[in-house]
Amino acid sequence: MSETLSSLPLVYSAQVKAAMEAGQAVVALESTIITHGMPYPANVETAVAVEEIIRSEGAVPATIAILDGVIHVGLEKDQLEALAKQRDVMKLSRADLAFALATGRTGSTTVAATMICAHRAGIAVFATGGVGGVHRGAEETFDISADLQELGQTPVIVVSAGVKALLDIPKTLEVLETLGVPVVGFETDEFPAFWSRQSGIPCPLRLDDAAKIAKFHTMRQALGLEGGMMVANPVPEGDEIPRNEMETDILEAIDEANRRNVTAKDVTPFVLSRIAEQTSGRSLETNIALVKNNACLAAKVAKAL
Ligand code: PSU
Ligand code: MN
Repeated sequence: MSETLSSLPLVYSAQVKAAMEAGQAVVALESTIITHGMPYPANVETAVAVEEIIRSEGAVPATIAILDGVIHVGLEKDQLEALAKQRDVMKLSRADLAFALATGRTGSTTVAATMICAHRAGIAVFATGGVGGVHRGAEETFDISADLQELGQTPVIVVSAGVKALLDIPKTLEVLETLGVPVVGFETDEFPAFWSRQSGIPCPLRLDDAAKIAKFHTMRQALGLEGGMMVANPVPEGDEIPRNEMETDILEAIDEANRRNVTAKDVTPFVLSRIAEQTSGRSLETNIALVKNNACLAAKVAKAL
């Protein structure tokens, strides 16, 4: 790192650095899912398992987080463990990523912030659970995740299980269309709903193999188009919770969030943990399964690129 005031504090782990230099496939992973998406110790166990899946597919995982004001691209096991246990970690998005860098804070990266960091680091493929989107009731609250805007401007392929089903899925898809973000169902004509394979809403585009996803991305680059794409990969059948079963828990959790005046960045973590409680951990098991499934596909896409 150089010491000029404006230089970007970004470091690679030894493993990611070696992979980048060797031209190996690298898959970025976010860290908000660790700090705000899952409880300890499931969070760190999942993070480690997801990295292993990417390695077993022949790619290299790069979990991204901000530690004491420095962007880390690739975390060592002890860093992952410490982040998973730490409290008061900032949940960073486009608006406050640079704030954490400027003030030496520790923060986890959401989909938006992970895309920014991955792109700066030269990584084009990223696996997560579910992208943020338009919340139910957004016509009142204006709560629309910055993840959507980021997809519209930063050229990273985001492999997800769609968007979290606690959101307003039709409105989210409308915003993505407006922003020019391709939404590609993987082996499905129906947009998946995170814990469930079905949403009742058709997926705008469909591809059935990783190489075609990679080619689609390079064609967008060749056209000079900005922005990334969302690959919507349904949770494996054996792990899904059917939509009608989920909906009751979702409505109850959102209701509870409203009653307690949960707002802004706290909404998604609150609702996710509330649903995990209500389902006695079943929703968490499904969340873990879908992240692993996305990591596997992301590794294949990264290799094809
Ligand atoms: N996927 C998960 N769990 C999560 C997230 C994604 O399985 O917790 C995180 C991502 O970091 C995403 C964020 O960017 O939830 C969305 O937050 P918000 O709705 O506040 O934009
Ligand atoms: Mn929000």
